[in-house]
Amino acid sequence: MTAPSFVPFADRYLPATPPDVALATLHDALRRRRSVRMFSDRPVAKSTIEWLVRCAHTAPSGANKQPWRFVCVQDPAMKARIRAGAEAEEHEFYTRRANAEWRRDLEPLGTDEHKQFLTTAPWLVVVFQLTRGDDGSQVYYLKESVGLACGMLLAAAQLAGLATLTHTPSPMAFLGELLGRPAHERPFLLIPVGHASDDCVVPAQALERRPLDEVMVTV
Ligand code: IYR
Repeated sequence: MTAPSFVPFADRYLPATPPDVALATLHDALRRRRSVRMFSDRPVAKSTIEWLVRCAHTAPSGANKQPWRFVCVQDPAMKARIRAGAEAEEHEFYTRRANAEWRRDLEPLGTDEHKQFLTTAPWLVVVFQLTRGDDGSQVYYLKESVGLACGMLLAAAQLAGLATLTHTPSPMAFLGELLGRPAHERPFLLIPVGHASDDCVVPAQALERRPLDEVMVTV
C-alpha cells in the first residue's frame, strides 16, 4: 500500500484576460488548424519538436501512467522507408479495403495512396501507445490517454505556427517494425510536422464546422 500524499495546489494558471477573451483567442488559433498534406521542406529545430512533445506529455492519463512514446523521425532514409510502408498499405486501402461509403466520404478530401508529405515534412512524429508500462505494469484508458496527448500536440503545433496532419496508414504495424520498437508499443498515430508549402491547398469541405447547437447540448 502507498499512502496518498497531497500538496497544496499552488501553481494555478490564471489567464491575463477574462475567460471568454482568453478562449476567443485560443479558438481563433484552433479553428484555423487544417490537416495539411502539402508540406515545405523548411526545417524545424529539434528544440521545437522537443517542446511539442513536452506539451503533449502534460496530458492526463489513466493512473498517471503516461502510456505513450513519441518517436520523432527526421532521418531522410527512415522517412523514405516509412513512406514506402505507408504507401503499400494505402494502396491496399484504396484498391481493396475501403468500402463504398468510405470511398465516397473521402472524395471531397481528394486523398489517394501517394503520400509525398511523408518525405517532404521535416519531422514525422510517430506516436505509440504503451500496452504495458516499460516496467511491465498495467496501464489504463489507453486510447483516451494517448488521444488526449495527441490533441495537445496538435494544439501546441498550431500555437507555434506549425502544420500537422493526423495520418493513419492502416494497419500500422509496419511502423513498429521499421522503427525497431518493442512489442509493448503499438503504433497509434503518425503526425507529420512542418510548414505548409507556399502552394498548399486544403479541401474546401474541411473548412465547414457543424453549428454549435448541433454538437452541444445544455441540460
Ligand atoms: N488513411 C488513408 C485514408 C483516409 C481515411 C480517413 I477516415 C481520412 O479522414 C483521410 C484519409 C489516407 O491517409 O489516405
